[in-house]
Amino acid sequence: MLSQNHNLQVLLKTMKKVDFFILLLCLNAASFLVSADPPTCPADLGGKCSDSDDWKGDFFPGIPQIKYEGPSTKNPLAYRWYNAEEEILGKKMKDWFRFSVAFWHTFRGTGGDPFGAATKYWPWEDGTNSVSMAKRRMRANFEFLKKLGVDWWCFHDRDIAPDGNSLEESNNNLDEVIELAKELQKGSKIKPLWGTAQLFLHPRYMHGGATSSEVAVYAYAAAQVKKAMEVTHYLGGENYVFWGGREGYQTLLNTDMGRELDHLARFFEAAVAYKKKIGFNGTLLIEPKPQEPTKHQYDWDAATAANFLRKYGLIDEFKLNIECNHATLSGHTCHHELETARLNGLLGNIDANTGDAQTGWDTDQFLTDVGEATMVMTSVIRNGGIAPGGFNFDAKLRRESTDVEDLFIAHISGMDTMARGLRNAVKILEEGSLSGLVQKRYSSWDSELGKQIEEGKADFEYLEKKAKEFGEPKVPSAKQELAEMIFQSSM
Ligand code: XUL
Ligand code: CO
Repeated sequence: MLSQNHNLQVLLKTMKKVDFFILLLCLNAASFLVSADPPTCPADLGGKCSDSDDWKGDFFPGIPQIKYEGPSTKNPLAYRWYNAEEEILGKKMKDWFRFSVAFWHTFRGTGGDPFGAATKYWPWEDGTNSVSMAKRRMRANFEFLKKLGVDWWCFHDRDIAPDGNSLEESNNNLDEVIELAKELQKGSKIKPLWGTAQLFLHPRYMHGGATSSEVAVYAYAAAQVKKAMEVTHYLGGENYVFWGGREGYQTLLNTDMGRELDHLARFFEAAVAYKKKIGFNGTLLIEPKPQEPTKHQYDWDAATAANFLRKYGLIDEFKLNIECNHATLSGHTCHHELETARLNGLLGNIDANTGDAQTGWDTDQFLTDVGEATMVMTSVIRNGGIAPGGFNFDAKLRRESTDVEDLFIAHISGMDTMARGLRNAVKILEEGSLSGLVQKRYSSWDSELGKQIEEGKADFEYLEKKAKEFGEPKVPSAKQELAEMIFQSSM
């Protein structure tokens, strides 16, 4: 058994290979991991285990199958509110949510930040970024999903398999890991909710992928998306995501914004054509985010992304993946972003997480605010559900949470919060006084004039005549505090 000190040496040795730039990026997209304590297959023990993805016994030996025990349980490894098979508004809870685990956070998150090294030492990690390590990690992923009772997971190409020295080598690495995932999903319902290509970690993408100033980078990005789409399809994935990555700019002084946006549109057109060519019926999703890593990301928010899609004639080919932390970064609530997407017929998926009220960046925390979850679920109910999308936990443990069981607790807590949100949203809906308040507020529009305006039959001259007839309008209270009282009473 190796000492903690030895582990630190392994960590420091590994770190030397990674420059500071990449270390910074590890905040969101961890690309290397450190050895576990105690590591069963340590990287520097003569490579004994490096050719094998074997793992003796369970990855999570002390963790039971997570079950619903109801709100009174004191067991942190049980669901209090999420009861998968329970029917709510004619749909099973599991079908309302279609929960998904984000591979990059749960299995590649190190706890590293710009000021400190990794803090997480998962037992199955051996300190290498080898294909065999990637395969062992994939086995851990499937055991994790099964114990949690979750059928979906999401991935970037480069977090499930190591980057190679060429596109061909990277593709071969990916194929090996994908073959194993295909094998592991046999006999289960598990499949990817969505896949995506990581077009932001490698230095080649420093100016972006589809919006790079370099045409060769555009081609490389296209090749990577092509492959990521193929493997997502091969595993039966139901969606494919385009998060902007570095598609944006730092300053307009050196940027041809019009040309970059045109290139992005051409890239999406090519993705649509390829999707059709290979018979992939999954939904293509754009995930808006206003900034980080670039100062200005092109897919700023839902409205910006919708306008882009409309301008380039792509509106019928895409939907949006709304991430709550991205919503707040853009100055909106998650609920606003969900409603904007929904009203444009674009609500496709939710990256369920939250930010921090005092922190101005993407902290990717598990959402535990029941009020927020209730707002989110109100939109999902109005949308009639979210399938073929789902709720992907694009969320990570805090740096200081370092036990394997914390991975379970975080997901359980996130799922329970959303489940409470669903239950509350249904209560509000069925109780009816909030919708009654809204209906009453707009009741003047149920008049003859309201009907004429809504049908486009009232011109300015007619409206001027009506205004004279009405005289000074009486304007009633908006009853905001009453609305808030009704809302919080449902919690
Ligand atoms: C980045 C982010 C990504 C996407 C997938 O902020 O949310 O992890 O969800 O690339
Ligand atoms: Co996301």
